[in-house]
Amino acid sequence: MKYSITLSSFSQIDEALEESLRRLVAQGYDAIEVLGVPRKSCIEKIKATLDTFDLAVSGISGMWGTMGKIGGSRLRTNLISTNPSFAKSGLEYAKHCLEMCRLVDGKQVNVCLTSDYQSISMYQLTHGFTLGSEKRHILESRIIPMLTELTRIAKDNDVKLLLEPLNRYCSQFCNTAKEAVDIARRVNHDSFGILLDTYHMNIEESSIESAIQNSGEWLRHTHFADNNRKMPGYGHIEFDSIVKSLKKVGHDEYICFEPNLSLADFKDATKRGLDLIKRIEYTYS
Ligand code: LER
Ligand code: MN
Repeated sequence: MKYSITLSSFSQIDEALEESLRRLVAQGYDAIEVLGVPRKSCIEKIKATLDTFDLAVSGISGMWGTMGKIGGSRLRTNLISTNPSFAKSGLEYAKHCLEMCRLVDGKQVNVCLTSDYQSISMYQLTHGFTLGSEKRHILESRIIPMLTELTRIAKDNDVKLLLEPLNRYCSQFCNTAKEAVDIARRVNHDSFGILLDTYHMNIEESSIESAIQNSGEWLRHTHFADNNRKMPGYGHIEFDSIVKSLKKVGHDEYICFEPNLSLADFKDATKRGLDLIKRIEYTYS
């Protein structure tokens, strides 16, 4: 396995990119996952810095579910927005991420099916509400055609498009590995696959291990974080059997950490979490 970490994890950390990268290399990381910031010039600057370090780019993680200003640019990234012009902005953003991924020699871009339903209350979300038939209708009429179009653009850019299920508070359209695999079978293209995130699976899956095993050939990438979205080992998720399941399905791509880091201990946390997973992986090698 190769190890990566999302740059989005450092968004609350006031540190020069060079300093972070230097430490990550020293800690044993193989790659980083670039954040899909809207400005090409920012991505080019990140690329120039990256070129001075012995670090690969595992891919781009998108700023899905954003509705606001980022770096002076208005960003709307809800692909399944109830507002057609917002949904169109989300589609343009997805295309931007695919082009930027090629620019930074990344392998894949995640895509998340977020929306902006104002009518669904927190009470409903915490009490099993789903969109029912509307969900099926939107899947057929919007999601499959849109992902098929984006997959064609991914192929043109020689990168993969990976659907990432999110927990129920983040998406009403794809919450489990099974739903993502069903969609992947419909898109049915080599440049399309799924990304499983342990933080979201901890909330939505009956068994994280079965979700991994049942995803088989569609599983192309992983995001690792503990139940409290800190680095593995800082919460109660049992990563031993998760790594074992990944080994069993022959997953030898990246494990990409996507933690929320805190100022108090971010330097130790990225090291301790990585060493924990490397130790576990070693026992199953
Ligand atoms: C969001 O929670 C997440 O897991 C990210 O990977 C989405 O880009
Ligand atoms: Mn994730």
